[in-house]
Amino acid sequence: MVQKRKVVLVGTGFVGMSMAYSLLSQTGIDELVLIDIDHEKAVGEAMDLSHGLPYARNKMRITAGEYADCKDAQIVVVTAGAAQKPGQTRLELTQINTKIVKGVTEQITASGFSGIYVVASNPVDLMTYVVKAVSKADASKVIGSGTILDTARLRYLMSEYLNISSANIHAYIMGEHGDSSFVPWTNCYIGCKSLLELLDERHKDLSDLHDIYTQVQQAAYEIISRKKATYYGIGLSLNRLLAAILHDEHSILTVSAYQQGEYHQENLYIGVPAIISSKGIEEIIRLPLTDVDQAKFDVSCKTLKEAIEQTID
Ligand code: 6V0
Repeated sequence: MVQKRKVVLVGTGFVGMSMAYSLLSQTGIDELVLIDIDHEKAVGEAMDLSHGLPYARNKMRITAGEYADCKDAQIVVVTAGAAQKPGQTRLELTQINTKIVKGVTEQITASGFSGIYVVASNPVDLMTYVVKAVSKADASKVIGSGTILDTARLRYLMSEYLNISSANIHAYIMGEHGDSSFVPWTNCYIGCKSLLELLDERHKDLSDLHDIYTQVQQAAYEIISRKKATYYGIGLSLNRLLAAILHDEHSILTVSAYQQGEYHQENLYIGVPAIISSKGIEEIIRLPLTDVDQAKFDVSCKTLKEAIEQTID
């Protein structure tokens, strides 16, 4: 018998529903269950989304459900929690969202769920750590959205600047999904060509790209100050991550992954490139970081470890 491919979403706010909406054009899902502390909202969202199914590519069943629905799901996506207010950093959400994500994870785990957790609630590296600690699931099965959105923003802006398709831009944002992230520029490739060589040939300067990084780092603040929240970019990023899992793609995406010495750091979740398959995180890709970039990674880890010690452990 063919097993049903079921995804559960916990948190039917802007981020969760942007992902859910984009899943209608994604193949590989038979059933989507929506859970929220505000059950009536989940019911309304399920109704609204289902009404678009006749015109959607994927004919999944969409319902509002309970935590017991997680039992036979392949993936549970956690987007529950408070979002940044204008001017607020992601780290400032730690206390309130730790409480919410702990409670949510306890209920998912109690259902007997044995699939893959995908976490997007902020600060995402810390919330992914909380999900792993509470669920006691294998590190490979707990994935944070990490810097997948930041990397998309970077690739988009580089594509505009270089006038080359973002599909050919192999560049990553690494580190915290937050203010201490960085770009390892020496590891960026345009097609098979080193970015630094390409810039040299075009008589362009790396300092222009530093401005692009600043735009990426400030993107959430810029968007939130204008429209109060960011959700389409992360919705599509989560869709991309789910596709890699559901289709056993073995694609490289920058996710928040548990560190076990790959970049000389341990016992925390942080954004790094990793191979994603139906088993979750298959392998963290080790890039040869320069001393300067390793130092930036270490600073990012220090920021997260301090937050773990102060508010989580
Ligand atoms: P939102 O629109 O306020 O939605 C949050 C949802 O969570 C609401 O529907 C709440 O009812 C629900 N909720 C709250 N507490 C619980 C609970 N205990 N159990 C179940 N559901 C609950 O926020 P939005 O969707 O904009 O953001 C959600 C989270 O995603 C926030 O923490 C954001 O900061 C974070 N983001 C993460 C990004 C990333 O790149 N990882 C990007 C953007 C936002």
